[in-house]
Amino acid sequence: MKSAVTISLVPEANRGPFVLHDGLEAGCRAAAEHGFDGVEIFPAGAGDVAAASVRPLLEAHGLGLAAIGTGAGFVKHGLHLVHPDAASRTRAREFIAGIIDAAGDLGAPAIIGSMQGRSAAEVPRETALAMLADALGELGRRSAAHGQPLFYEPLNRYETDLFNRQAEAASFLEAHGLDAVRLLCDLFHMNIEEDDLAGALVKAGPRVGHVHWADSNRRAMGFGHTDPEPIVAALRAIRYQGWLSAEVFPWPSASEAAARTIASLRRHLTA
Ligand code: LER
Ligand code: MN
Repeated sequence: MKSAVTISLVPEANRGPFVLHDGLEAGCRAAAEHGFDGVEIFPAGAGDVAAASVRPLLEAHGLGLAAIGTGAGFVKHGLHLVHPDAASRTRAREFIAGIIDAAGDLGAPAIIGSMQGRSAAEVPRETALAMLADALGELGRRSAAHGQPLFYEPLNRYETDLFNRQAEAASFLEAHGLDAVRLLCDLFHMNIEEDDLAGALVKAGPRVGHVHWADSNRRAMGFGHTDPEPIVAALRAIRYQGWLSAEVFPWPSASEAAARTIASLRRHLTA
């Protein structure tokens, strides 16, 4: 398993759960100084993550790229995949497709979290799920063309009513033959929704594609009440080889959140 820390390039998300907010160059420098293996980037759009500008920074700092988020399409533009307005749904797909291509050029996968959206009076949940399946099919094929999976992230009930729990999302992916799509298991959302975090990870097994390494209160692991030990044991049991990426608030500061994250990973991964 590899360690990553999040870098947001989106001013509208400066109160969001991302550790580093001072640009890509400073973010990569800080990530390397703290000893992370890689970074996860939350860009304003595909233009922020062109390979020509990102690759030299990653190389200069000896970092891998864990994944690229697409949530700015929602945060900045109000787009999502089950929007009542068809043109907004199309723009949402285009926004994500641009990031899948940019990430693919960098050998990394893209994440669909906030961009899944939620049902509405005009789009009941069943209709929204059909839209989601169709979008994940198209975008999953696009990711696969880059040799990458696409990460779908169940969110807590306050952010979506599509899927809140890993097992339900896994059954949905299975039922629709969405083999290119893997689960992003965010321990913060799971702490709200699952009865047993480790059990949910074991059950999701090979569908687990990425992990957001966050404590119960969305602070760095160690600042809340989640016990990482059974979680790491579960990830080892399913032979998870991917990233543990700190998508947490920069509390009490970015530097302390990064340091606490690295300390938690060193303690539990080397034990
Ligand atoms: C995105 O990874 C996520 O977890 C959502 O809660 C949006 O912030
Ligand atoms: Mn997350």
